[in-house]
Amino acid sequence: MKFFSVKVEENMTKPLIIEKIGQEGAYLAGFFLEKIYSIFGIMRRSASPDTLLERLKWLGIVEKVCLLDGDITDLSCLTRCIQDIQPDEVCNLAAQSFVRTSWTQPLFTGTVNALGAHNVLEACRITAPKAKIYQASSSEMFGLVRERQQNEQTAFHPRSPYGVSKLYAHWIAINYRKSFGMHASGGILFKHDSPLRGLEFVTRKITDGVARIKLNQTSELRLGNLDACRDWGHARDYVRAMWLMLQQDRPDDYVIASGQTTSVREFCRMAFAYVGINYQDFVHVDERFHRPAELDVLLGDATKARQQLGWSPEITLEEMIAEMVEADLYRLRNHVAQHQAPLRRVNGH
Ligand code: GDR
Repeated sequence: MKFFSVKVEENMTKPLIIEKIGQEGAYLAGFFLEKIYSIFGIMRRSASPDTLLERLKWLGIVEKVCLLDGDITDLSCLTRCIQDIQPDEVCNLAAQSFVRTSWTQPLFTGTVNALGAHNVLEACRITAPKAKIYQASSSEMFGLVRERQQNEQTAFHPRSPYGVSKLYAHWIAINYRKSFGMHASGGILFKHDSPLRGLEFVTRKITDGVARIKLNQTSELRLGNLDACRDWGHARDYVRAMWLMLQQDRPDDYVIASGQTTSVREFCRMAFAYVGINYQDFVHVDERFHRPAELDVLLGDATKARQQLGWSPEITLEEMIAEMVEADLYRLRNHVAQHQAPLRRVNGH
């Protein structure tokens, strides 16, 4: 087990983030640090740890997070980590999170997303039953939507192995809450992006493509279904909702969404327009990026989060697109790794 130096002071809250250090884990760690937390993270061993740590470096907090080697699929390892740390709060953000890959690696997706989440709950039940747990649930669970706008009461109908695996995790967290009285909350997060998003996801693929085209590094951007509509928010806003759920006296489930839906096509138009280019001259539809089953429209209703958590998003889609395009332009212009680009924020956020 590998520890990075971190001073744990008396009376500090000890959160544990379980993730491969993706977008949300990095922002969440930064958010916790602003609140005088000492943070532990469990991270899978990797051949390229630098890539995984890039996001923490970009936020300037890599030295402040205590990282342990671990794997969510190994219950004995998780139990030992949680026993050693005795965290007050546990955020399970670990996942095979790329929906399209869930058709080609369905059992791996289920093992990590469903059984991995179950392992976290079980390890906490055994060694830290009082810990407050955040389970990262997903709007993908709504799938073939049963209502125009989805809230906590909307029936689930997942359309991908990813959605099905997330639904198992969501329900098992509710089950542990009811069966063992554990403080396990589910954040049903709609899409949330940022400059820290992986390049395989559509938003970052688009902003990276915009920057490359603007800098004459490529002449086209190939995408899949341009008509899919998603409810988009900024990851920085959404990790604040995660934290708020952990501060509640009672555990519960919350939809976190902007309440607006926008097509991939319109996202393209806005991102290209930001640098003064018409997307229609460069974007081509490529069947290779279509999915075996698609979700046409997702639109969340975060009324409960607004009323009970006092949460509402602060960053608009326009602001997020500007921040993402600027970050990709800087990275490509200066030939630097992402974490070497200055952290720019829009509109004071
Ligand atoms: P999603 O993210 O499946 O919503 O899951 P993704 O960005 O992959 O797709 C969003 C929509 O864009 C369409 N699309 C493309 N997608 C990708 N990746 N590449 C393309 O070229 C492309 N062209 C069109 C897709 O078909 C889809 O409709 C994300 C993940 O972060 C999940 O982990 C999370 O749970 C949900 O959001 C909420």
